[in-house]
Amino acid sequence: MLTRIDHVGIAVASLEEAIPRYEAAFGLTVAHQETNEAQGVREAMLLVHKGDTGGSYVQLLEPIREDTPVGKFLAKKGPGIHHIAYGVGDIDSALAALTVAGFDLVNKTPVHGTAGSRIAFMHPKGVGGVLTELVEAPEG
Ligand code: V0V
Ligand code: CO
Repeated sequence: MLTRIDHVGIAVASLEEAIPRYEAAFGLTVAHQETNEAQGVREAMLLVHKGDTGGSYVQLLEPIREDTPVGKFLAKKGPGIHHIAYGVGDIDSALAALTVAGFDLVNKTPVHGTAGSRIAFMHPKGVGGVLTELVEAPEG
């Protein structure tokens, strides 16, 4: 079902501070940046590796308000790893299989993710405390 580690999501207070740190440390560059109102974040994708099934990225997440998943996370735990995202070829069938298997899905149907991807989150309680995201990359 899983085709790659698509990204590691990292909660940061400020993209402007965090991006240069990743550029300086690893020579990564920003492949994409957008504001996702529905998810309550400004996010930047920094490409680590381009693989056969799609890229692997670091996703830096800055909350646009306090009452958002990343805003609440930062207030409670401070900056750090927020979620892991796995690539899937077909997110609809992946979600159907997870539903049959009894997993608690935050998104029962896919929602808009970075750069036109389709994404869905699994609740951390059902995955050993790890907020887990599935990503179906856009066509092409
Ligand atoms: C909260 N909890 C976490 C967590 N956030 N555990 C592990 N990793 C996280 N990131 C735990 C928290 O410690 C509590 O555990 C419990 O869940 C309830 O926390 P809460 O602060 O009351 O938060 P809730 O219940 O309001 O919301 C938690 C969920 C929420 C996971 C439901 O964060 C959510 O819907 N996340 C999915 C959307 C999201 O994260 N979007 C931002 C990234 P205890 O204390 O009860 O044990 S957007 C993105 O990645 C995009 C756009 C992309 O990739 O394209
Ligand atoms: Co993500």
